[in-house]
Amino acid sequence: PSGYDLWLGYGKIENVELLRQYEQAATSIYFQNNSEILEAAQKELKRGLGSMLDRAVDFTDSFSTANSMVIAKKAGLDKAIMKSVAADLDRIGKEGFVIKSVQLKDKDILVISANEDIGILYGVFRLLRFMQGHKTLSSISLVDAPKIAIRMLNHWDNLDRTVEHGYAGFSLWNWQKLPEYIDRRYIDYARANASIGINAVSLTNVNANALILTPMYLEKVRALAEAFRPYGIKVYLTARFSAPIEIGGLRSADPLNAEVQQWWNDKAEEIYAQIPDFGGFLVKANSEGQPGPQNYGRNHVDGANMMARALQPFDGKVIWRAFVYSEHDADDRAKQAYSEFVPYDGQFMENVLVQTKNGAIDFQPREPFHPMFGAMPNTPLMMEFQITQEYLGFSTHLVFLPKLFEEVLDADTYLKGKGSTVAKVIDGSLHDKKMTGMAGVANIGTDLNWTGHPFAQANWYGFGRLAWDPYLSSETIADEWIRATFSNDPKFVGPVRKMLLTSREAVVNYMNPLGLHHIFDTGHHYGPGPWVSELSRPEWNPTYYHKADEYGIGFDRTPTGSNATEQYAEPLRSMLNDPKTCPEEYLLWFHHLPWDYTLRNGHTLWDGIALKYQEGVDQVQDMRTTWKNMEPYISKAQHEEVWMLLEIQLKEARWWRDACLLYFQTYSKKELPEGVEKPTRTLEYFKSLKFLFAPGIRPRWD
Ligand code: BDP
Repeated sequence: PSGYDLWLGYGKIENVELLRQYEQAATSIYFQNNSEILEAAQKELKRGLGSMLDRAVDFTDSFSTANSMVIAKKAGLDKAIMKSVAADLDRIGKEGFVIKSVQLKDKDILVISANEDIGILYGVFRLLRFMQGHKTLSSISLVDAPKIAIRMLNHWDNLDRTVEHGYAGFSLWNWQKLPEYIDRRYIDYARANASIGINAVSLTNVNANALILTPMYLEKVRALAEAFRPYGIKVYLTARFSAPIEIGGLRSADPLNAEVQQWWNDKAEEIYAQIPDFGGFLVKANSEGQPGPQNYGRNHVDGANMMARALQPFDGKVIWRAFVYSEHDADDRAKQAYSEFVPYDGQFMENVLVQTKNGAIDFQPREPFHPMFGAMPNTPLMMEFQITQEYLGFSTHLVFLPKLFEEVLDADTYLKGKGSTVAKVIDGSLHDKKMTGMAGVANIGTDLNWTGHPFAQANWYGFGRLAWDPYLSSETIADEWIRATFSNDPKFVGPVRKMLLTSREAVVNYMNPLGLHHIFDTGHHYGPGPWVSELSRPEWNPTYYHKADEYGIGFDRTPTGSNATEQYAEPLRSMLNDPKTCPEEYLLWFHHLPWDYTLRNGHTLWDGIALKYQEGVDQVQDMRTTWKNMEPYISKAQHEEVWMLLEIQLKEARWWRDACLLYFQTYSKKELPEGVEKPTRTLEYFKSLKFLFAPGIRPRWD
């Protein structure tokens, strides 16, 4: 197996009893199929069942009591069946589904029903996954609906097919061959997304190129939209704010200029003529050099609302990113997005969502949740997670991100008292919002296995599951994914699940323990660079974030420092302000503490940091041991592939430990504690490493 099948490999069922049960359910399948979405659902069921049962599966389009399985929308259900599912159908909305074993004339019939076609598609995928988990069908009863409306992948794909921070080959979108040539990958990509409920994709990099909005490209976008439509997926594009100048021949992109407004109105009309269900625009404005309304003395509201007005007649959305920070107000980058956006609460048009990264800095291995979550009750805030591992060892490190996502979603903002979790902000329940969304920056490319690391598929999978239901546990997700992807053997599932669940803490330990952050080498973020201090903008330098000196280490964000903690609600704020109550995993995020500060386990801070780095390396060693023992359960090729990657991960974990400890030691002037391996190279050696061609970013020659 190459990994191309993702979690949709539908392995043959070997267990005789289970096989008999599934066979029974598949003897006569009534499938009401009269749309392209239902067609896709039927094809998937045929494929999935066919492969698991190892025989051709057929359908009937006439209902009879002889049916073993009935798949139909509410409107097409037999009265007797309808009775048993009516109450469920009433509470699952447009996208939900019911899967239920219903007794009819002393016979069990497996029913999949929904209010709309898309619910049937999601239901079919769920049933197949249920079977992939080798679960018993008797008395099955699954009623489920997504808790978030826009469940989206953000591709950072450039038109030349390079992918910003993409570590899995080139962009899937073959612009040269589109619109005529529909690569099989587009369909398999859409299937994978639909199987986990993803219903929106933004095709292009947030560092946008205006050309995507020209007729030549829109025709290609249309072809992709058509390929994705049967899977319930809407296409979005990134809109470069200066597009009216670059491709429209105007002299300005001022959002208050009538000609500029007209240009966007016309552009929207042109797009919708081609793609009637076009999702809308994703916009990065006045951030890291991207143009925006501030170039004209206007603000985010002016910019977002101008585009929102253009899209509104077509029910399109503007997803406006809040990832902003400026060099002119650099006392603490962590505070800037909140300061810039919160005052605009309530001023954005109804079809605008503000997309906010999970943390206030930038996709670090661990960050406290972004204080904007919950702080804009009158604005739909959309979550932005990063699935691609920009700061987590690229796709060579095995890191199970649902653990990170879960930690953020479960975090308590306390904004409406205890239990005001980020998940409740995102799913709209805290402030009664209908328009809700979660985006993940994709880790997908042309690699045979889509994501570079076979285990990085779990991050795509897990993101989708959490966008559907932000209350799912990472443990459940790991379990589902392992069973669907590899094996149901308990001797495999147990240890591998444990390995996944500890992998995230391992990477935090060997890269950024105790709240350290942004100490990565410049630009590409490959490997450690805590010594980097001479970049033109202060807040680009790792030294700005760790602030190591003779006295100690860490960023003081309490009232004696930048006072960023002020952006969090009580009692959280006071808890963070005191190093004694601040969770230790965020200690150096919020505090600058002396090297001999005593940690809760009795170690000094210096020893504690060193031991954490070592623990991270040890955890990777343990992952290798676990994996070694898994050899009997999967193919040799599958085993070998992950084994080689773990070798790289171990080497790089040591690199992180040694480079960071040697560097911080120049300030702490203390010996490494017992139990920490001696570095094998000098600090000078680590500093001399340069990676001009690190993947994911265009080479920098300066
Ligand atoms: C940073 C990346 C940069 C992205 C930016 C963003 O290094 O490539 O363009 O985030 O999210 O993490 O806009």
